[in-house]
Amino acid sequence: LPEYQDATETGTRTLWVVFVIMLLATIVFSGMAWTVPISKRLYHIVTTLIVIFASLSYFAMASGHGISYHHVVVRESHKHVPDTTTDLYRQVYWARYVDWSLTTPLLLLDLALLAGLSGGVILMIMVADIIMILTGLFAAFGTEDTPQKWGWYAIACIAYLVVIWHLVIHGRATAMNKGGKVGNFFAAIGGFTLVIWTVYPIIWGIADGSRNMNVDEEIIAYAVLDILAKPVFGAWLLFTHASMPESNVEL
Ligand code: RET
Repeated sequence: LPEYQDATETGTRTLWVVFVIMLLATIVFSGMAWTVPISKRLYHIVTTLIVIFASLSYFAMASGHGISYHHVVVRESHKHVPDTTTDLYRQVYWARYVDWSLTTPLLLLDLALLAGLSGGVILMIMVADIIMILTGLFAAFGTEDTPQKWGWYAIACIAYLVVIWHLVIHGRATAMNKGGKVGNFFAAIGGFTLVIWTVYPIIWGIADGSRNMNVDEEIIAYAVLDILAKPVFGAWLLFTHASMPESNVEL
């Protein structure tokens, strides 16, 4: 008999709550954009787009869209008995990857603008990040626990290290060049980002990767991370920027 791993009422309710939080963040951030001249709204626009995409993705998932079933054949071996196999179908919320492929490059753009990185480095960071998300999507749909699936996961992790490398090495240096205030703020919000982002591949490995977490727990874990990585990050950036003229970008 096939086994299904689905979200329950708890998971669905969590998705709706996060949808509302993302929508509220969209209203607050776009409201803040109106308080400054249009030529000075780059951070506001980038940050508002991030929560708009997240709202759309959470609306889709809460209403049951953007979800597929991932089929895994679970084989059990017993001594002297022929192997038994079970067909396992677990929900994969692929809407997340659509969200992440658009929003994580924008989050990195926010950080890169703050640090004052050059165009080429910004492009490399954003492309490495997109590679991370798309190879993570391949890993999520790998049909068995094959080496190939974990191979995609490994490639995604390498791409993630490329992103971190550029932000830590070049980003910190250019941010410090903009003065101590910007340098310290970049170190704080960049460090926050580094910690939050690093939890994602860990959750992925426990939940989607090895199915040691049920679908509800997975939804809750990503919900907490997404709220920290988007609305909390965005509010911190926009409010600090409002009181720190040194963080302005001429773009
Ligand atoms: C995956 C799995 C493959 C390995 C790695 C991953 C990293 C994901 C990250 C996601 C960040 C998402 C954010 C969302 C905002 O709401 C794709 C999980 C490295 C870092 C910040």
